[in-house]
Amino acid sequence: MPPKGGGTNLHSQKRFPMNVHTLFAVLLASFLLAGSHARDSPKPNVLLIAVDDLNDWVGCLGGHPQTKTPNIDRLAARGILFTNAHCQGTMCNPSRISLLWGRRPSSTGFYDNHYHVSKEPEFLDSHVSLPNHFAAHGYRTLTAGKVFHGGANPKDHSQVVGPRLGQWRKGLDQKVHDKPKGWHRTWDFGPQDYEETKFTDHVTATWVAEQLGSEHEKPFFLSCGFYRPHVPFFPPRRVYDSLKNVQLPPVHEDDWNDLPDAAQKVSLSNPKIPTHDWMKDKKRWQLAVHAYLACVRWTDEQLGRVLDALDKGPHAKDTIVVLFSDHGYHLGEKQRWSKFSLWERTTRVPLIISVPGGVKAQTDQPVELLSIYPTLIELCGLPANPKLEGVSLRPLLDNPEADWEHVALSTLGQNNHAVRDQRWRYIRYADGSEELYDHRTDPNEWINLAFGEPGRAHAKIIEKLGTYLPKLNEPQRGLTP
Ligand SMILES: [Ca+2]
Ligand SMILES: [Ca+2]
Repeated sequence: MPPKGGGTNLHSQKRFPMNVHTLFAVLLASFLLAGSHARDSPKPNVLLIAVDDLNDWVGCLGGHPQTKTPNIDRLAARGILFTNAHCQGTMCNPSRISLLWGRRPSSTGFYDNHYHVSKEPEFLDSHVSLPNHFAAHGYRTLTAGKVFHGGANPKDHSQVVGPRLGQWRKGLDQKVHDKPKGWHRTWDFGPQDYEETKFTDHVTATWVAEQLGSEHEKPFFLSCGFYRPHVPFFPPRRVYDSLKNVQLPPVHEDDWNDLPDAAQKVSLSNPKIPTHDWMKDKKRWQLAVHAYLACVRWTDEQLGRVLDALDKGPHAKDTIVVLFSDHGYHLGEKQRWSKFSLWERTTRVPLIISVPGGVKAQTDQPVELLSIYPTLIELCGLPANPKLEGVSLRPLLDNPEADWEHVALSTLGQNNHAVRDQRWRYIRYADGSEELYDHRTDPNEWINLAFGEPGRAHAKIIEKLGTYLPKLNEPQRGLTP
């Protein structure tokens, strides 16, 4: 590398004096070269794809034998598939706040779904969201569907706003099942019979595909939020009918015997979600799994339309694609439903990052959605944001075998945390009670090794994993004083 300030020519002046004209010509050539380099290497575009409530029932993650996701799989084959990726907040709003502002729930106090950032103007003034960071550094920002959780307006922080979530609210969807009083209004599942082009995610994909097929004056940051497989699990009938005899996930009948009371309170007592007993007693378990799997297939089809548009359009070779889900999902595993837990089924998410010309591989190093923000700004050469708490995944994108000293942290309410490394999951609740699972021998997390006699045998690993937990937690926002 020549040193700054004219390089070897200036250094060689003493031995080979350069006249003023030659010096001018060299400087002009350097300037032109620098200019042509800038033109040849414009900043890459970014396509950020969020999927709502998608667990690891994805072909390339092997989570369910009947799942069918050829388009997620083809995206995974183009980049790095993170097979041990985890959300930080264990439901929509805190997960997305964490990802989109690059901060942990324990650092911001946003722990639940019903309290939005729009109620905290001070937070919004003092933090820069991911799209805003790109907009501030020369990007055109566009969005459609559900990227931010409701209430994060204005305009979801993007300059161009496409179709918004809500098609299913316009009277097209038909109720399929009655549900007990008190359950969340969205809880229902089953096929729907209206025209497929009117489904929310079809509308979103159509608009996003149009943007990918168009020229843009600046590099773009385009975010696309698919709403399914979020409840209601309402896929088109064609897709629903493409599945038969669905298999149920494995359940251990005595699973709860070794859980601390706090686990029961935090993860098993949410009055708004179905109980596993109701699902079994009313013979709805298989129907709900069927509808969820169909929603995954349907969403994958919409992703396929987006990827096809990217491949056929003018931006195929200079667009970074990131796909993530905001958290996982239980469909009976550990005898419970929905998100809102600190177990693997809730925290584990699909995460794929595809960089044009980049390495194609997978890694089981533990990583966090919190890393998406710092990774993207590093890949695009944007200035760092000192508020970010996540680490860039660039080392793993360059070399999936690279040393990786980090763990993944997930949080559910104040002071309840889970830590995941390559082998273990350690959970500590606010009252100090614990769970420990060994994923080498117990991928379903049935045997709590922190319970009783085994707890003493695993004291060392428990102590080590405990050192990763956040020391100070911000007060929960949105609580009535
Ligand atoms: Ca969600
Ligand atoms: Ca158990």
